[in-house]
Amino acid sequence: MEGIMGEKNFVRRTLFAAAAAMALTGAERAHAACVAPTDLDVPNASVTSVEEIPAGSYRAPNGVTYDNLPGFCRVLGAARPTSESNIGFEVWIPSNNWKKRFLQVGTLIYAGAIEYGSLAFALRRGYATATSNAGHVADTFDASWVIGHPQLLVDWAHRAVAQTAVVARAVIKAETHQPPLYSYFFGASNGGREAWILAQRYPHLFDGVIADAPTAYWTHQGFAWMNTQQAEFEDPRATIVTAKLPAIQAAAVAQCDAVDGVVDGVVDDPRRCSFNAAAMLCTGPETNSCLTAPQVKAMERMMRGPINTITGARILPGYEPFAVATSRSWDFWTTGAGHGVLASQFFANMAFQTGIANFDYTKINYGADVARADFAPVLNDTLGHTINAIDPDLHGFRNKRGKMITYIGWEDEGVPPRFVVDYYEAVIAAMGAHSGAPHAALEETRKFFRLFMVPGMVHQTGGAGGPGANAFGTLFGLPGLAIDRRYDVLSALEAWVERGIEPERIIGAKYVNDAPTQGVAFTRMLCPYPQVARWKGFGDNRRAETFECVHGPRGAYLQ
Ligand SMILES: [Ca+2]
Repeated sequence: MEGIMGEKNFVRRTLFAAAAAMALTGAERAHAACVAPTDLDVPNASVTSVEEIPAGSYRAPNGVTYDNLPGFCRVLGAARPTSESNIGFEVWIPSNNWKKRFLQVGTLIYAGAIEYGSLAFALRRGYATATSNAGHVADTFDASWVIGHPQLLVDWAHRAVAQTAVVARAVIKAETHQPPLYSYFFGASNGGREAWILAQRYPHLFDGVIADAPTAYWTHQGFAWMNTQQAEFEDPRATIVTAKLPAIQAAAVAQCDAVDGVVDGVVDDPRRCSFNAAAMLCTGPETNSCLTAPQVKAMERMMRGPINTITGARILPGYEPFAVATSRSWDFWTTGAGHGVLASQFFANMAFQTGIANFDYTKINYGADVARADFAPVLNDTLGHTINAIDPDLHGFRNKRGKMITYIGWEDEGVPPRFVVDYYEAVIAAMGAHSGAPHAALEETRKFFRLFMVPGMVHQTGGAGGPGANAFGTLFGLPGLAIDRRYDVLSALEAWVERGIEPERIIGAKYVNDAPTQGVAFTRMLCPYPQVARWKGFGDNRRAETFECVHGPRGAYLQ
């Protein structure tokens, strides 16, 4: 791997890309030959099939039909960095009008399948694109393939995403006779973890990276999910049913909506107002509009997050209550079985390797089991070091002039949003320690890494959701108002990488019923942390222009 991605190769590639760019005139177009490449020049990787797909609708192997696709060359192959490995990858190259840029897209949860929707997202926008199954074939909710196969775990953790980048660029070069001018990565959830791990472990692979709601602290994420599962289901009296979520959201929003200066159903900054769940305590018979005392405790536990019973530290922050009634959010993950499945798969297959049949979730404790999970052996390494993407030292990426955007909804129900703030603060601290100038650390960090905390937005992999301005070109959500750096996060990254235009703000849209065809309900300015959007105090607060980005508080919790 080192030889493939070493500095020398990077320089050579960059020079070659520059020469290729100069050789092309404006009228010239890159055509994909779409024949099997004779020599990929990537060790232990091979192409297994090549086919030309005409423009229009494409029915993918997952059974879903993707519309409005340009014609493309579909290249399938496998990479086998170890004898156990079998990383299935796909590369899609536009047949015409390739914009000469590569956008790799991430996987979801425990992977095992190709995310065809993400490939379609990239292809429609003119990129050559690629992704992989992360090294195994399985349902994305299933991690049983880990047991007895530590090399497959390493592939899922970080090796597959790096291998795919190397082999995809080789395929693109073989098909188009030129390497991409720029390489980008866009991933959500586990794909967001992949984005961060690329910046941390493989800083030479990509020019720009977007992480959407990264599940980056996976060993602790397991406890965050388990905390929800136990709060909800261990004691039947504590279970909060889906039918109560609208009342919980209404009560939480009523308590906190106005704190940001605009009564709009969106709590801009949950750090500034804590929901007092006890205010919903039933005074008479239980209804869907009130909570029993055990349910109040469950709600408080989910908002607090799991606490290490030995150290007293938060294992991971908790979840926010201001958009819990959003469809496909808490109803699926929290009051449904979602978190329980994710957590059980993690503990049974990755941390303890008992297998799911021998796993009892009520036996998980938040003391000794934390270290047991973090330090479970994986080959000559630990589980935590293998699968987590929390190294705050991004100097390699910064020095290589990489740019990274990360965003997460403040109401994300999968990844505790305050964790992402914690990581960004850790990067700032590492920049300060490295440069010996802590006072300038934030500015140094902002030069290559920006974080957008999006008010009122939930996890996007189930589609757009939440009362906030959630449409700005997210991978699984809705398009912004235009494919333009002002409204579209990927365009913002491109402008930063290619033209040096820093993403000072992105204007998000909230469509009526999250349906672009029904019109725009409002627009809102999204600001890079620690800035927050503040209404100027006059004008129509449904328009982003009446807001400005102002300095906001630092840290995941305000004390
Ligand atoms: Ca508000």
